[in-house]
Amino acid sequence: MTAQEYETVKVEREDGVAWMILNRPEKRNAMNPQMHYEAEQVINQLSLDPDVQVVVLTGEGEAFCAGMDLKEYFRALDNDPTEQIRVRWAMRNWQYFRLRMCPKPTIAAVNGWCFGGAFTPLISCDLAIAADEATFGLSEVNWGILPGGYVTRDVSMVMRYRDALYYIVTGKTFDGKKAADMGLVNESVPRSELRSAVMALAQDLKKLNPLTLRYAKDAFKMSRDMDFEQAYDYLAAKNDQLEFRDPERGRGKGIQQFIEDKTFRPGLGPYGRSKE
Ligand code: ACO
Ligand code: V55
Repeated sequence: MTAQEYETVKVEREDGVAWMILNRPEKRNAMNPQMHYEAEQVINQLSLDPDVQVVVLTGEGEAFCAGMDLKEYFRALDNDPTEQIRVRWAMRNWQYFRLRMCPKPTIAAVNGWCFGGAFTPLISCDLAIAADEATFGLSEVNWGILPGGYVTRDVSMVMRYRDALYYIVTGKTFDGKKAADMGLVNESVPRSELRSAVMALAQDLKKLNPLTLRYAKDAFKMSRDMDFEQAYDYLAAKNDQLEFRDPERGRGKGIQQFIEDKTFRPGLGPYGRSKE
């Protein structure tokens, strides 16, 4: 089965970059059970595909993602606790374990509406670029719930205390520029430039040693929750593991190209990766 056969998630590939596109535009890409099940398959495939160097998450049409599907994810499962468990397993698997710890660098391209439950896949991505015109909101309080799933926890990690609480308790919306000002996304650009801005960032990531990138992002995500001494020791061990495992021998090459060859400056960009 290829990713192309799914209904609610589609994949477009360009230049080693896989665009994982939430695809229920008529429902503003709200996440129903089918989407959770399909997204789990798709992110697994992209994560393991050697031709994929960068994964981009975006939405088809006017929305990035209108959050959880109120009809199919919430109301329809109110009296079906078993199915509720199954869907939540799928949701946690793809958004948290798979996307967050994806072995490839990931970029969220927030093209439009982004509400509630959509903050989890957004924050799970390593990097994010929004359209200036995108609209974000923690709309949970507007319909009588608190931001559940991983949303409240995620938001407390990437937003400042007052910003997070302001949007949690008011349910008010903000645009892509504001999201960039607050650091929820790395930058915002006019919607017409979103695709090219994301591709340019992906091209930069593709120039780097992929194993180094994987270790660097994993180490960041894992060490945040450790105390200082544990993190120090863990990061030292991870650097040794990386040097031991790296098929490119990047560390040695980089030093050689700087010290002996004088062909590159580590401060200014990646070492020459061409295979000799
Ligand atoms: N769950 C279920 N259906 C949804 C959702 C959703 N989260 N979002 C949109 N839809 C459906 C609508 O019911 C409608 O379906 P229909 O055409 O069969 O009637 C269709 O998508 C289009 O929605 P409209 O409201 O007509 O689209 P519009 O462009 O005017 O507004 C907007 C878009 C602002 C995103 C609006 O749909 C909306 O407020 N959606 C809900 C956003 C939200 O609060 N999500 C929940 C967050 S909390 C959580 O995820 C846990
Ligand atoms: C959310 C809420 C959930 C959930 C996933 O607010 C996301 C977002 C209340 O349950 O399971």
